[in-house]
Amino acid sequence: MIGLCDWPEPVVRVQSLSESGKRTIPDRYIKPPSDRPSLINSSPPDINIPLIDLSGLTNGDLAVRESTLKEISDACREWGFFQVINHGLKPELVDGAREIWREFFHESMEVKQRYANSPKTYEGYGSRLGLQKGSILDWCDYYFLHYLPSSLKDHNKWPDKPSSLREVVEEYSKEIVKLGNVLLEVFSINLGLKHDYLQNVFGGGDVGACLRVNFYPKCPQPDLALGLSSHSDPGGLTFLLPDEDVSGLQIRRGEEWITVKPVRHGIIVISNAIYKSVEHRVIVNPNKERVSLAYFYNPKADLLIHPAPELITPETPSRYPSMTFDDYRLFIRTKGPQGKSQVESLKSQS
Ligand SMILES: O=C(O)CCC(=O)C(=O)O
Repeated sequence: MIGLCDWPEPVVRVQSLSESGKRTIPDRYIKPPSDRPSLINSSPPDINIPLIDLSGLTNGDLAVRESTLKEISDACREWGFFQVINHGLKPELVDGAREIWREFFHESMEVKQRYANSPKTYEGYGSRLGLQKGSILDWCDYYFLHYLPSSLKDHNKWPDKPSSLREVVEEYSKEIVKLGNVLLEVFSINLGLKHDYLQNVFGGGDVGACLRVNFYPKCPQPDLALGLSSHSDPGGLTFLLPDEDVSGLQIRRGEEWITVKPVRHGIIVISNAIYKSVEHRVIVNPNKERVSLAYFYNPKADLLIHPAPELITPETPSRYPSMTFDDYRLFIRTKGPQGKSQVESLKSQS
């Protein structure tokens, strides 16, 4: 087991660097040339991830339901990323959850520091991912919270300011978990499994859920830095609530990086191991801060993760060693966001 005691270096808040007014960023944030973003978007402006109207699943019309299932299946297989609308979350809740977190990041540093996190659980206010001493850092502060299982919730980690934050975020979390349950059923059906297959192997009523709120302060040299390095999410499904006014999320498609254009009140779904686990990253902006909420819907932590036996065939063998989600997450927490190489080195450890 890898030990996670404390950060290897003193923690610097990216927001403080941004607010210092310096025109250059510290070397620690300058990415090697091969990882730097091209801020001139070369992808055609009309390319976007699929947009799916989830009301088609419940409006009572069987043909529409079938075609919505097919749209989701195609999006998972071809993109690994799609946006959903009419997902069941009220627009006020979607806006409220994002804006209350923005308010948190504009509280004084003294308030935020009360919740400073450690790499042990990552829960709380943080500014780096991964423990490699001397690594190049991302231009982002974040807040990490466990929501499920409730036994894991560290109640001291809920910020007490803004005062309504906990109420809004609990409500948002409850609705996101419901949406996760709906999509697991859709994925099971689309994969030809029993409709409750994935829900059961994720732990039934005991799924894991946690939230990372990303705060990307203005960056004076956005062409040299990344808000979040290229990575693919380790969990089951991610529900990403982007900042509607500031784009920044890019997904890899072949050799290109495509900038996702958020739709109003839409939620971006990132389907992981089940289908494609797509690399993505975030670029930063010289004039605008950006807030996003990444909600990770995960399997129960101590269950052994392996492919559904029904889906293993000589042509589609199991590709990775079985391990618990806890062990896998510990590995990722140590490495930080290093994209596909995380999984590659995991394979070679087995
Ligand atoms: O900020 C975003 O749009 C993406 C965030 C993300 O990929 C993550 O938190 O894992």
